[in-house]
Amino acid sequence: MVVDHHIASEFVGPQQVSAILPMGRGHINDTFLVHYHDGPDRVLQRLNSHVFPRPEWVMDNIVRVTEHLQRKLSHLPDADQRHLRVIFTHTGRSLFVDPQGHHWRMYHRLHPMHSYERLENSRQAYWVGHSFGAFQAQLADLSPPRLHETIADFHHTPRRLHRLIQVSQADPHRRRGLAQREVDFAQARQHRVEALINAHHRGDLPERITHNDTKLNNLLFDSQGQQPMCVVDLDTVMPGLVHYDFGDMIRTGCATAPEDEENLELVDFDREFFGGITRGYLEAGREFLTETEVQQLAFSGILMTLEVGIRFLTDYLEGDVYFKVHHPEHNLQRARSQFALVSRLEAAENELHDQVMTLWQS
Ligand code: GN1
Ligand code: MG
Repeated sequence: MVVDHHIASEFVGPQQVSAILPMGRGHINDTFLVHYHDGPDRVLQRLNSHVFPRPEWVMDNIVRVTEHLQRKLSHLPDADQRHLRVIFTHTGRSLFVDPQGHHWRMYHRLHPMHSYERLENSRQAYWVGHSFGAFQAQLADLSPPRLHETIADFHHTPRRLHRLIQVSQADPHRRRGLAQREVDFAQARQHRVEALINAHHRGDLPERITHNDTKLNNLLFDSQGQQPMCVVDLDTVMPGLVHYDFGDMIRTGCATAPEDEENLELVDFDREFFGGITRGYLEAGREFLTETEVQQLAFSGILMTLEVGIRFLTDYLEGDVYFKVHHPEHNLQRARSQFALVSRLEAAENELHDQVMTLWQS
């Protein structure tokens, strides 16, 4: 996709654009690096308005959250490398809408940093848990009003499953044949998908501000890959349960194979990394977490992996309208890999739960 240089010029700052190049690996938005003749590089993104029907809500949240983080982190060295910084348009807006109706935003570019697709050791795992735990802690005192829900029911797993069943019955692209086994796998877990939502409705699990997309590569480490620096991808920061973040860290931080691994025998999780993430997370969250929340952490790894598998599978059946895919069966392959990981985590559930509780009590 070729981006018109005029779009970058809508934002305050250097105006002599020399090139706009694609960057990033996200499944949702389109990200570009803007080079200027007369200033430092910046990051330009086109929001996916199919995924985010209210882009202005996304940016309202992000502006409030990043300004809050700025206040919280200003005492640290390299403070401006530890949170995203929004650049506004000449008219003072956080979004520019082009004549085609596409929504664009701009960030300062961070120094070169390292992100992992797979962790290498449990020290890194510790920092992943600690960083997303600290992120939740830093946002715990964000002043009202409540953040917008940028995607309704984003982690409402029962509704995600319900939708999968509906789509598989309608089978609009005649793809169910290949996916029946996976649909059955998800449906067989109907009794488990409501656990967290029900506990929340009973008043046992509090609403908090959560990141909601704590994929491993949404945490940037310094250029040597040692020290955690910055949590990115704030589009889904909104009210949620802590489990949404912890569970997705387990899904992506402990996995021994990529999210779309084709060879299911390679799909497993690393127990040491599980321990590292948990230790880091509990350390950062100790002041605000309740025991009832901690009791559900091990389960959340299963639930969030199941949920994203359900989402990939639904998207496969719907004809790949949500996630970017690289080949026609990509979403099915992703769902299979996620469900294989669910099975592995389920088989170890009691052991993982004991590990969490031991770390919590120590
Ligand atoms: C998407 O944008 P990205 O790639 O960080 C998705 C997450 C999924 C993830 C699966 C807004 O995240 O929910 O867990 O893909 N983001 C949205 O890889 O749907
Ligand atoms: Mg994202």
